[in-house]
Amino acid sequence: MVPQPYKKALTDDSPIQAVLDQLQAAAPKNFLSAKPEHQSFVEETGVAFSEEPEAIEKALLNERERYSLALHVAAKLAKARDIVTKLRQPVKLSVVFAVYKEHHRILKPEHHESGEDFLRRKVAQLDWLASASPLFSWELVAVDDGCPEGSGHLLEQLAKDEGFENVRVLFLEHAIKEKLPIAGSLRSTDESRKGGSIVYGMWETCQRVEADKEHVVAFTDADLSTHLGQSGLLLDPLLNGGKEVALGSRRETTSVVVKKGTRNVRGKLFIYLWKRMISPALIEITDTQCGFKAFRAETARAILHDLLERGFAFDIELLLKAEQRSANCLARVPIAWIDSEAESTTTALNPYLTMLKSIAGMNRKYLPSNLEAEAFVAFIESLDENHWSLLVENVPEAIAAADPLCFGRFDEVTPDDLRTILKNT
Ligand SMILES: Nc1nc2c(ncn2[C@@H]2O[C@H](COP(=O)(O)OP(=O)(O)O)[C@@H](O)[C@H]2O)c(=O)[nH]1
Ligand SMILES: [Mg+2]
Repeated sequence: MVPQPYKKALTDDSPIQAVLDQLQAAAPKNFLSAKPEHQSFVEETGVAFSEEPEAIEKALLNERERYSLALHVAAKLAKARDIVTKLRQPVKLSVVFAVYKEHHRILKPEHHESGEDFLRRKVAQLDWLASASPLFSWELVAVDDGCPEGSGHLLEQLAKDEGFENVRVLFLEHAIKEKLPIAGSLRSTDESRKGGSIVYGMWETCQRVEADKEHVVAFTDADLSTHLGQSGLLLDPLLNGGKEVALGSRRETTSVVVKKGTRNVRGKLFIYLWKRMISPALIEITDTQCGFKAFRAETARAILHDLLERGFAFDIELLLKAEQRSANCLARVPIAWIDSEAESTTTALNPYLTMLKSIAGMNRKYLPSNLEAEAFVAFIESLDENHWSLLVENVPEAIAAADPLCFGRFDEVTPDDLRTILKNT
């Protein structure tokens, strides 16, 4: 609960910092997305902050360390809410997410140690955002691409039990059986990973566009890493900034991120390498893998065909296609992201080399010939998983110490340097 006096102080003339200090005392100390009482706190504070969201975010970021994570998350929510409050036309947001082995995270925390109760929580998050404007409507679309634990059916049952009318579940198997165009050359759900689910969900959603509304199609992850109230932040550049795709980003100066260090260095190596294969395409983009993006439905419909990728590199293919269709159409949006480490499939699968190999294929399909990029493509194609592990354990200092925001242009580590590391370890 945000105590009343703080709410009132925010609307009085008290200096923002004094109010923030008071709120700091009331904020949860170890903020956890999966705790319902913490979610209530950030949502209520988000409403209180939405009186003057910009000034509050600035005050918080000026002294980042002084304020708890919950207040930083609340500031993002406040900005997002303000955008929805100011909508001038009806907007429908469809949020697609993939469910693969989500049978634990779907449970309540009291029923399983990895439980996040993510479906009820996502519904509550979107309801919270929708309470800001009658012009805003939403739906959640979960996609199961053959989960061996039956995640899709679990979700369907829960949505039914709870009476969630704007939650749908799709099964990729149906798209393959019916030979829907989005299934492309897929013969079985075994050939699909996250991308297969997301692109099917987005495509299916685009078939249902309602003419009297602006329609935006977003995707997120099943877990609670991103509070979906932040969808308002993604809508802003699409509705008010002339952009077509909004990318939640964890690598901007005003992003708020809780992520373990090892994933960070591996992430830097990954970014450095994909950049080398496709630069100058996507030159302004650093965080392609953030599972929180939104597309104008029109744009999504135009690019969701003839796709190469059904794995974890699908974001890059969609962004490449969107950018090739319309230059400068991508907007980076700093968001709050709190990693859900438990049950992470990308940690278990370690799909980074597979993704880099897919991106090598994208270089061939979408980009003009370029010798520097081709040297990296050849290097990536020569690697096996052992090589990749060695590289991850020995990331060159020039990459590990750098800020990936400069990887668009920084290219000092060559394929030969990387080969030398492999030879010497
Ligand atoms: N369809 C499908 N979805 C997957 C697969 N692996 C992960 N996902 C989904 O991708 C999203 C992100 O996965 P997560 O385990 O949170 O990975 P992390 O955030 O990178 O650690 C979640 O919605 C998962 O259900 C897969 O093999 N197939
Ligand atoms: Mg996750």
